Amino acid sequence: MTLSLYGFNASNYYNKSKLALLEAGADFTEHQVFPSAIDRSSSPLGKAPYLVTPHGPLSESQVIVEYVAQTHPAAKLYPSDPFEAAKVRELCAYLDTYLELVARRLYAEALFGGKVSDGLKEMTRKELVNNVKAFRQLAKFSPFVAGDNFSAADISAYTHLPMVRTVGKRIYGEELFGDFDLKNYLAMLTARPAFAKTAADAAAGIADFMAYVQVANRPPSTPAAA
Ligand SMILES: N[C@@H](CCC(=O)N[C@@H](CS)C(=O)NCC(=O)O)C(=O)O
Repeated sequence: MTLSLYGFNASNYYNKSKLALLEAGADFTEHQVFPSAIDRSSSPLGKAPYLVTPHGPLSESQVIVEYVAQTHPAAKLYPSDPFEAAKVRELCAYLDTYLELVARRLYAEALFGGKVSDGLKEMTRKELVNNVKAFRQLAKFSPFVAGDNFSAADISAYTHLPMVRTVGKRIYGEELFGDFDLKNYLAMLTARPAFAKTAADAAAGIADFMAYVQVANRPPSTPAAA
């Protein structure tokens, strides 16, 4: 069953789905496409990533991760115990909703040379500090984010935590994760071949994406308030 993943290598959400596919040893091909050219019959909001399956297209990175997990159970992206699997999903939800999406409000300034209002920065800092604390209450990092075993939550953590940390440093001059050794955790994951490949592809894809952003003159997902 060949799957086709659409999006771009510099996208953290694209990389979530790509990591799940690579970790699962799935048969898939990659198709580089920036948001302005995304096929809206496959991804109605024009967002990356989407996955074309033999049954039709799927948008939303977490939906794709779940689909890969169910079609490739040997990859064990979720524990077999229902409660433990739900705990992994809880971490994924916190990472997407309360960390990445909140930090994303500031990407225009942190990553793309734009400007966001002081009011938005102040409001977002309060939320980020509160949400990082809540996430750290759930995260085990022993050594994986959900505990002893690698899971889908490590995929979300690997793609999103560096973005949150970058926003903290560039906007507030702060280490939002305090004394937690995020570098060491990320290095442990980068030692896995799927992560090493994805990180290398992401680094190689940044220049093209920055050129796209300049031409499109619109940082992706820039909130109207920014
Ligand atoms: N909730 C979505 C978020 C995807 C997303 O925001 N992707 C960004 C790239 S990292 C994008 O395509 N943005 C284009 C836009 O929003 O116009 C998911 O999990 O797939």
